[in-house]
Parts: sequence; structure tokens; C-alpha cells
Amino acid sequence: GRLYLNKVFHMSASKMFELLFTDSGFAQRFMNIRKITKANFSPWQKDPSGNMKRTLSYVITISNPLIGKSSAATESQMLHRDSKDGQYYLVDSEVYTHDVPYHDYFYTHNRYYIMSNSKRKCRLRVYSDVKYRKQPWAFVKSFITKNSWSGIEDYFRQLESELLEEEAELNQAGGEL
Ligand code: YK8
Repeated sequence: GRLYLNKVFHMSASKMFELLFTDSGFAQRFMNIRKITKANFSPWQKDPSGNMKRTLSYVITISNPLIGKSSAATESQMLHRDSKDGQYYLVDSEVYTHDVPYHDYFYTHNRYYIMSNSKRKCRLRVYSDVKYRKQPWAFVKSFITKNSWSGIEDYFRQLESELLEEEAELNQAGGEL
């Protein structure tokens, strides 16, 4: 996978997990900014192997006229069983976009690592990869890969900047206590 985000934030690892992977105000605001609508999230549930899983469905807004204006998407997230609450979280996610051209050929795999650095600091790393379910013609493949990378890059750049804003607010609020 390619590394799209790698940064230390001034908040605890559990706070970062809460922001990104629960029904937090931050997650709702971020979806509004990205014009993600019709969001439906299942609760986290433990599977027989001890991993936690949840599924998300939503409609994404796309600004590329070649691709369309929007697409339904489903995302399956798995919190690995060797994650340690407050210390270390590993979430794998698979995103399927159902209404873009060649949607039956590919999906995106995202891997989120949240590592605690100290009580009030954590590192967030996100890797992404475009995966193929069947092999398209080489020209089509490079078209899909290019368009996916630019979309993914844009998304995580914005996620980083919104997280920095959230961090500033959290630390300001903390300073007033
Ligand atoms: C998740 C990867 C590809 C897709 C899109 C499709 C290009 C089609 C290429 C052919 C539109 C929120 C993306 C960016 C949509 C958004 C997805 C998001 C950002 C037709 C030329 C949605 C993370 C995520 C993962 C993959 C992204 C898609 O939390 O280019």
C-alpha cells in the first residue's frame, strides 16, 4: 500500500479512535464537508475470531465529470483483535464504490494504524491500495488506478487538515480547564 497520512497528533490514541471510528461529532462534520450522505453505520460487533467488525454504507459526492456526480459505497471495517485499547489500534477497511465505471473490477483497501506515543499524543498512519477483483485491460487499469489515487490523496489530505483543527479545539478546551 501507499502511505497517505503519517502524523503525530496532540490527542490520546483512544480519542483518535473515537473521532474516526465511532458516531462522533467529528465524523458527522467530516461527512458533511465531503458531502457524504445517506450514511448508515452498523455497530461494532465481535466475530468468532475475536476481531471487531462493522459495515458502513453511504453515498459519496464525486467532482469528476468523467466519473459521475455521486456513487453509493459500502465499507467493511475490521478492528484487529490484537489492538490494545488506548495503546494501539489497527483497522482494515475495504471500500466498494458501486456506481462508478468499472466498479466491478476494483475496490480500495485502507489500513489505519493509531499508536499511542504518550498520554496526550498519538501517531496516525493510513495506507491505501487499489485492489483488483478481475484484471482489466492495462489501459483501463492505469485509468482506474490514477483516478483512485488522486481521489484517495485528496480525501486523506482533507482528513488530516480537519483532524488538525479538531486537535487545536480539543487542546484549547483542555487549557481552559
Ligand atoms: C472512505 C477510490 C476510488 C474512488 C473514485 C473512483 C474512480 C473510478 C475510476 C475509473 C471516485 C470514504 C474514490 C476516490 C471515492 C471515495 C473513496 C473514499 C474516500 C472510473 C476511472 C470514501 C475512504 C475512501 C476510499 C476509496 C475512495 C475511492 O472512508 O475515485
